[in-house]
Amino acid sequence: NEDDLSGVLKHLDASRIESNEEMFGIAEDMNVIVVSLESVESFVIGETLNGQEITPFLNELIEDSFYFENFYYQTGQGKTSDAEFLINNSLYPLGRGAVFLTHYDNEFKALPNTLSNYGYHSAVFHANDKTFYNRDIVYPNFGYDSNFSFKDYEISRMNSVGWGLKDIDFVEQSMDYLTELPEPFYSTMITLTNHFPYHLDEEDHFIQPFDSNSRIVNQYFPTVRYTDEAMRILVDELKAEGLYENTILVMYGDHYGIANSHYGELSKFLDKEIDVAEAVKLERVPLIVHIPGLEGKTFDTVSGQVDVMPTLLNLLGIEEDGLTMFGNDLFAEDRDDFAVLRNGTVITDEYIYTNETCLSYETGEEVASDLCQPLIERGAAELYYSDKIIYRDLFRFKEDVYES
Ligand code: GP9
Ligand code: MN
Repeated sequence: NEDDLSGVLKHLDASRIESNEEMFGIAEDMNVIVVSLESVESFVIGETLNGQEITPFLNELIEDSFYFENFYYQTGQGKTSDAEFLINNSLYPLGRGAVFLTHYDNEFKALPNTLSNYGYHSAVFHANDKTFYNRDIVYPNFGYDSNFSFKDYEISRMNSVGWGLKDIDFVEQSMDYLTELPEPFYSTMITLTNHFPYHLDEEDHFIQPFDSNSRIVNQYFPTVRYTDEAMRILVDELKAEGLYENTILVMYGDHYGIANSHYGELSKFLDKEIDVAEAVKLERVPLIVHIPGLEGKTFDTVSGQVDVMPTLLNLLGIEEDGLTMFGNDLFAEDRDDFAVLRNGTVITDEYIYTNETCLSYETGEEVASDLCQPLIERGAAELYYSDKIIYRDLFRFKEDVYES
């Protein structure tokens, strides 16, 4: 079994890219807030519906943040929980089932575990029942010190919709706990209102629905807009509490919101046909990284959720030594444009490999399949070795650098 681990490490050494040195420690000792934006996809960012911005606040925040416009979700059947898994471990989720449900008691070297060695208190906020996705077991395993869930919120019919507490109420109530956390803290906030099938009361519509034959597509816009408003309130409150200036704020879309079966109607909004390459590009979700005092910039590097953990560690000035991560720093000078999705699709800045076809990234046209060969191999190896770690619980055999 230790031999298994050395195969994994050899693979990772070959694809490891030096992190950006200038960014190393630029946010040392700052608090970190990571927000999971339920089902928010990139195609709404910077766009309008009936002349109104769909995400006015996120657009404003992006101006002043690092924004990754070619960032892909890499979740599988575990949806929100898979995204949490990716962000906190820089491992891929599984091809079948949710890691949170099938491998909850594996040994992990998660981000909260690591941060606890640097004096961080880790907390997670989500207004659902804490046993959903086994979160009550997984969170302590990852090293979260506190877990605020359903029972910690005042939830009534008035402030609920769809899956539960509305995002604005969630943000407001979470602030009461957040402001009491010891600093520096790492905190994860998981939003919920923009969840399929996108129910929202009329009074919470800040924009009108789209007009197509898909109720799902139509309703998606007002719920995204509502979550955008909740993020404005989060930032306003962080400013009011004096936390904004010493907190890295990360926001990511957890997974797709509009399934392929609705692309016929979605294409009416996009005002273009959704061919195979376009459908792959629709797997992009926003990633926003706001660091106080730094000017905003948009990056086009092809990347995925697996890249967030090494990026955060670098910003916080924490050496990656001894951690087994599949992602690479998003600010790395020599970064490879690369993302592999859980269905085996691989994306670079030149090619898209999907459903056994090799496409040009630029034109979407099919190209000679050997051009995709290196991507295919790298993509398959990434998933293979990550799966191996999880299925065989290989971190049991890893020496903890902090204990030695
Ligand atoms: C459930 C919430 C939504 O607590 O995180 O999960 P999803 O259905 O998106 O996986
Ligand atoms: Mn989700």
